[in-house]
Amino acid sequence: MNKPASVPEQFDVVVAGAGFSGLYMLYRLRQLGLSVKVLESAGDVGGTWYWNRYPGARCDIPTTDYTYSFDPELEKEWTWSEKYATQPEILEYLRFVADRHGLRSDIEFSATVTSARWDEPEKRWRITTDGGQEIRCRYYIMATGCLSMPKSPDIEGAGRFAGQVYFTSRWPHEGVDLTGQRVAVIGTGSSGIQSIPLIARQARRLTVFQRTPNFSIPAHNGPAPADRLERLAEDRDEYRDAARWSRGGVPIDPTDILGGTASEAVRRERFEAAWEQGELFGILNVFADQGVNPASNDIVAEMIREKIRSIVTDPGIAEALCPKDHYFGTKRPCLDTGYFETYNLPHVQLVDLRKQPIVSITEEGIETADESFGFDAIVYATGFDAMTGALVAADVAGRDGVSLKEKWAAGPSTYLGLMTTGFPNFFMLTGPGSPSVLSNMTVSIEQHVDWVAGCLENMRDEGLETIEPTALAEAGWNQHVQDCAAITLHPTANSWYMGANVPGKPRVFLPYIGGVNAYRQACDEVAAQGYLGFRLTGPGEDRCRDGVIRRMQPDVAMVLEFMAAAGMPPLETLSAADARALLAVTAEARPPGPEVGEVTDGVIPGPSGHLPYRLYRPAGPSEGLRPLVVYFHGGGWVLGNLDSDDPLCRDLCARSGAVVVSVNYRHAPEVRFPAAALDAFAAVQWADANAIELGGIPGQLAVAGWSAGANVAAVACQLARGAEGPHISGQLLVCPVVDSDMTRPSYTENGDGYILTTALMRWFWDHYADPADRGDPRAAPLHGNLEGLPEACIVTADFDPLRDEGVAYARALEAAGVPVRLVRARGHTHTSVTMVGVVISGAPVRAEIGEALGDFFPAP
Ligand code: NA7
Repeated sequence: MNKPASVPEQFDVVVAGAGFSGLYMLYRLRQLGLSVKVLESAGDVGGTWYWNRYPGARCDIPTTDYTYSFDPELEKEWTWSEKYATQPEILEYLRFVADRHGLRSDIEFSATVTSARWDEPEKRWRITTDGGQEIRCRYYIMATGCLSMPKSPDIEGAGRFAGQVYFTSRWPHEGVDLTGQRVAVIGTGSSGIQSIPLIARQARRLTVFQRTPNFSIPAHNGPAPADRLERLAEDRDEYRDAARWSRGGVPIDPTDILGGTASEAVRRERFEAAWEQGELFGILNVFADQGVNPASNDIVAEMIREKIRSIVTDPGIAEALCPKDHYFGTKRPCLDTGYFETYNLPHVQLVDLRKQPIVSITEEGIETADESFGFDAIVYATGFDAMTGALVAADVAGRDGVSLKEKWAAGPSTYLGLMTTGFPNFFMLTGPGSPSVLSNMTVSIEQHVDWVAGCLENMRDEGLETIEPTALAEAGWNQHVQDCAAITLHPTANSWYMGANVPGKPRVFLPYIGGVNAYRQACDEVAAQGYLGFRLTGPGEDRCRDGVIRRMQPDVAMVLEFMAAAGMPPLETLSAADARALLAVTAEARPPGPEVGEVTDGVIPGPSGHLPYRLYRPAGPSEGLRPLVVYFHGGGWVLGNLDSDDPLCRDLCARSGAVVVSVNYRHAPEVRFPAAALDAFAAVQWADANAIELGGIPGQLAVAGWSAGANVAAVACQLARGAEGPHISGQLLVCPVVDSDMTRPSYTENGDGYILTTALMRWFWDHYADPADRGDPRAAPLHGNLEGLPEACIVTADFDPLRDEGVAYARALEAAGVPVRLVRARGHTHTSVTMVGVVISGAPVRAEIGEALGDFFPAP
């Protein structure tokens, strides 16, 4: 019973919500001996599973996995009856858990938090409820779920309908008998797709209003999968641990088969197996690259469309049910039981709202642009204000009275999805920026709860009173969340992951897509590093180890992990010949780079012998002249050749529209300093003299290079200026070597672990130039006269030992009056920007480089 209290109750912790997360949070807090009050709007435990009682409501993660793991005895006592349990069974399970652990005594039901205010002097949260209660607590934890705030009907005339109105998310407890009725269902997400076949069994006429067709595969429900049961029986702990360290929270073997390179037979076999298996993480794992590569995704998507066409007998209806406006998996795919088959029934009609939009709901039914429909009942299966809806609606105000709604007006901002700056001692479970809806929720929930419990235990042990993330840590995490999403196809869809289903909601990718395993690792590291990125205060204490937990681009990190696992020997331990051979082998396995108009090989006369070159002409009319870029490959003056940088040259050519001439200069140790630099200058002179033959516009010539290639390009500019020609319009220097000084901070920070190491750089210098020559401007152009040099675009990478010398060169050029565009490859290494077709996050950087190259020349 809610009773107004004159004296506020005091608790260590208030938890809002008694679903999966609230119940386990309560259990853990009690274990710590903290006093806890759980406030729950509903009349019982269950959260999502209390409210979503529509016919056909089931989980879409196998129940062997959609279950608590914290209590092994519970697992022995409870047996799920099906592969995908129904809502009543899951609700029964949560009731069972609550009773088993006597949790109800700390839960107040039918009590909704109406406001939460941080009281700075008291260092307490003041919580008020709809029953007029006031509660003080040190910590406030929202366990209010990601799909708990139903979207209000955003359809004209929604309030006018005189018949029965139902929401799948608020289905009447007593059930609904739709027998013999004319029923409309609006919405074909999971709720619609699960309920439509069952509603069709009762309704006299069922009309489904579909805005976006959805991908769905058959759940093949039945007994729990034997293989999972066997693994669990064999070693429960191992299985649960595998789930905790898996990508999605369900143990599967991630495939490394790529859609593009797999044979038709393999594609078909993998797809059919996933279709038969009927599991979300199976159909999302047909190909390793289906989440990032449009072509690979299309293969899976088309196979699903084929299935839809084979099930639905009317070709027109089948086509209308085929999703074509988003990549498979970028909206939550559904698991169904007889969904597509339902459209073969004579009393079921599909209305494609893309062809005939709803004009208005009327008293009698629904009016579309083409037709008026009369109904007895309308079912809204229109979804939720996902992930942020329940949080911002809850009137939470932190420091200085700023509300969550105000702070998140342009989109949510969190650290680890768990906390947000300005809201001390306020935690969210499965908040935006956590894996939540992209994962098996129960695994994610247990991880969050354990982390929060560990944090509160630490605070108590250390005598601390408040915890709050720093602005730097939070901004860093938000960036990482977006970086992870940006390399996938997800942001391309109008999904609720993007907030796109709610009119006016900011478009931000809400969940963390880096994986349950990667997320857990990050959370563990934060705690292990003394709560990195948090400010912790207590009596006489104010401590903060500020920092960003993940600064590297996620795909760059993956490449590094892959290379570490491959166990390649450090190049500097090899002879030059062996190092070259090793790189040649690795180059064979990489994607070729984009198509260009034409690629031809040739030789140019060098100062002592011929130098091979490769010319890349952009696609388009072959007769037109283009600006000319003379490119020099990387490889520390020792390694590399025309093949090594071929994908990058193609990319530069395609992006800039210039003719790119890649020149192979002489290498060390066979020929040492200054041969490479002199070759580069000779190549530039030759290209200038032969511009027209090369397809270049005379006088429009730039140089470009990566690493040591950027070194010789920069030197060539200085030599050309000294020799009064040729005229060079611009210099593109990607991660250049411009100095032999290895004492800059970037060498200390990045000298080990990011492919180009200090040891390797020393090996390069030792092969190339005597110590006495390393200060010569032809080896270290930073020491040269920089006045009058061509304008520059300099690219530096965060995790490159050469980063600071690149910045130094940019600053020195600017000081000498040379215009400079400094491009920071955020989260990249010395090599990653050049990994065309491998490191997706490098593409925006290369787009900027391509634009900079184009800007060296007059507009065509
Ligand atoms: P979803 O997946 O958000 O589905 C809602 C559906 O309702 C979807 O097809 C929407 O079309 C449709 N919708 C929403 N608003 C409208 C309007 N105004 N007019 C017509 N159609 C509309 O919610 P669910 O409840 O089905 O599932 C939520 C999650 O629960 C699910 O992903 C699982 O994780 C469990 P749209 O696609 O936006 O064009």
